[in-house]
Amino acid sequence: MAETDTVLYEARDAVAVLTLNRPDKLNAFNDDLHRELRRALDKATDDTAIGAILLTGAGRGFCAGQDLSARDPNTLTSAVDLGATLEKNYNPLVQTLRSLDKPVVCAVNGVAAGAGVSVALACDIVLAAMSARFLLPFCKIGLVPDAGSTWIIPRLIGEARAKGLALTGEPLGAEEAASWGLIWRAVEDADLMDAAFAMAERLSKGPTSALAMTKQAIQQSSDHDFAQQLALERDMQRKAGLSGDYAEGVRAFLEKRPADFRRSKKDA
Ligand code: T3D
Repeated sequence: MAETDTVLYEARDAVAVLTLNRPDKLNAFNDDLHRELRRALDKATDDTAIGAILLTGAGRGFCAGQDLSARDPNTLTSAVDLGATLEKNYNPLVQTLRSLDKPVVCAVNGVAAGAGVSVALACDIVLAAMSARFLLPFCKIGLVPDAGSTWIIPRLIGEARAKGLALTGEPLGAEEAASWGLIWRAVEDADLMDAAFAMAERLSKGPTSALAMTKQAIQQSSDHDFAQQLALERDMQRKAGLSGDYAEGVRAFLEKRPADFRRSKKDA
């Protein structure tokens, strides 16, 4: 395992496991964590041996959002421009996660708060430990939910529930988050990492380009009307239909064996 200070990076087979590593602060973001997470995501993106990414947190929390000790009015000499820090750090991070052409699985191992929720929900498949909870405590510190949460949360769970979470800051448990459609699945705490790794490993062996297009198609659907989405699917399917992965998938079906997309990648 290659260890940096605030993010751990481990390549396990074709899965890059990225662990936010400021457990004493519930993995709250400071500038180092932002920088090292960017670096780790770039590394996983550039490594052709990596087919999927798994993001989790060290210790008892997943991520408590912005490190508020770096925002202490008693020590700051002037106000921090929070719009600028969103532009510099958080917005590019959630954009990167959603645009990555490798699937990203998130294992929410404990509390996710503030921008920590946005980061989790920017991943493609979110599993959470039963003991994890999701909260938007911005209302408790006089801020508005950010890093895409006012866009993605109402789309996932509807306006009434999104407003309930954002206007009260109340925690939402993992099982309820799953039943509301905020996340994919809640699993027993002890099983979380195995389940999340199994999911990432499965995706890492999938038809990478088709999975990347699938992710983009679903993400773009809410900005499209039906005709636009049909056109997008047509264009993507045209591209997928020319791929070695498709040839391998059909061949495997007809030969009654599991598809081996690594083989089609080697042949490409
Ligand atoms: O600023 C910008 O650039 C704009 C962007 C903003 C994005 C944001 O995310 S703003 C929202 C920031 N986050 C929060 O408001 C959450 C603050 N934390 C909490 O409300 C609670 O800690 C939790 C509900 C997340 C967890 O509660 P609990 O009781 O399980 O743990 P705890 O005891 O509160 O926290 C454990 C330790 O982590 C504690 O340190 P200590 O006392 O043991 O030395 C606590 O201070 C520290 N910690 C938790 N969250 C943060 C934090 N330290 C700094 N910043 C945090 N966000």
